[in-house]
Amino acid sequence: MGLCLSSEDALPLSYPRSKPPSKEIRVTTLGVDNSGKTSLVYRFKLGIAPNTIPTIGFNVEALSEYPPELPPEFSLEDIVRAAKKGHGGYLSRTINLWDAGGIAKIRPLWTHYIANIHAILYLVDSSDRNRLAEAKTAFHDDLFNNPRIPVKDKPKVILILANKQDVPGDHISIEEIKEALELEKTLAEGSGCVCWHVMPVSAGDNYPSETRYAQLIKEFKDKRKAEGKSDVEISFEVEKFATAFRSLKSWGNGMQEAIMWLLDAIDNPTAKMAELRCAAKKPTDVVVVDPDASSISVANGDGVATKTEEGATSEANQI
Ligand SMILES: Nc1nc2c(ncn2[C@@H]2O[C@H](COP(=O)(O)OP(=O)(O)O)[C@@H](O)[C@H]2O)c(=O)[nH]1
Ligand SMILES: [Mg+2]
Repeated sequence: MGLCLSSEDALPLSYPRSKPPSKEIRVTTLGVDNSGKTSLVYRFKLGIAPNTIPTIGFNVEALSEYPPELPPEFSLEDIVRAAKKGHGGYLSRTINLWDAGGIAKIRPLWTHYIANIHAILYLVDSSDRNRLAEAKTAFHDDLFNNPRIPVKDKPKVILILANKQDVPGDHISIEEIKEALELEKTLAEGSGCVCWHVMPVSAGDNYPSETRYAQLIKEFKDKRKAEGKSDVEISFEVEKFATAFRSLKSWGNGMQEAIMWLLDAIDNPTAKMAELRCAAKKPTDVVVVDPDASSISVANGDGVATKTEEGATSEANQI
């Protein structure tokens, strides 16, 4: 393996990579109970998925940095590198992340948690098919079709997170979530939502990373033994890896990607949605984003019509 830590590798070695963010945004995690909202907040804040109990009131945390992440197939070198980095860089803004309880009885309180927010993270437990219908009901009745929330107060940006991807077995796919929650229809123009997306994450699990780490350490020890190193020398080296590994805040579970997407979407929801629609359309389709980001025009590949953000339809040759 040839990896050797010098005295320069002493830990902890965190250092800031740029200035901390000054702008603040407000985001709320919603979803039925047990979908992983509290785990996500604390995983992101503390780097651990704590033991949770159903949230009755709410939690709120200010997040200003990305947690460091390891690639799924990480090496011991990756662990040292990620630990030296300290964190995955500052966010462009501080996110005040609210976590509201999702038990049916207290879902009517969601109306209070979405006042003046920039975005919603809506969690779905993708390992629990039995509660998919309830996830839909909560999304519709307590949020998007809730008559107590006027359209102007509906969140403009929604990121639906298909959580618990690490749980083995038959996952509910992203497409199934889109269909079950009727996202295309519910979040269409006029709903108040400008930009939405579904992404897979595992907010609350360490298990695969721990297993990989244990395997790498075993290989490392065997190799050093074969090279004639003493047990004391080997345990000294292994302790350095253990310190680095413990200091890491988060594993590769999709959360960095999700937060990056969220920040981009909040900055310019119309452009972000156009980007998504563009990716989903035929290569011949043309998406034009108004520079002031107030409208999107899509000329379909058959050259028939265009659609604007306001819902107006016009001839393709007008763009
Ligand atoms: N395996 C796994 N378990 C998770 C994940 N996220 C949350 N959990 C577990 O799901 C349960 C409910 O999580 P919690 O955060 O309290 O959900 P909440 O009710 O939506 O806040 C807890 O036992 C968590 O440990 C995940 O990504 N993977
Ligand atoms: Mg909770």
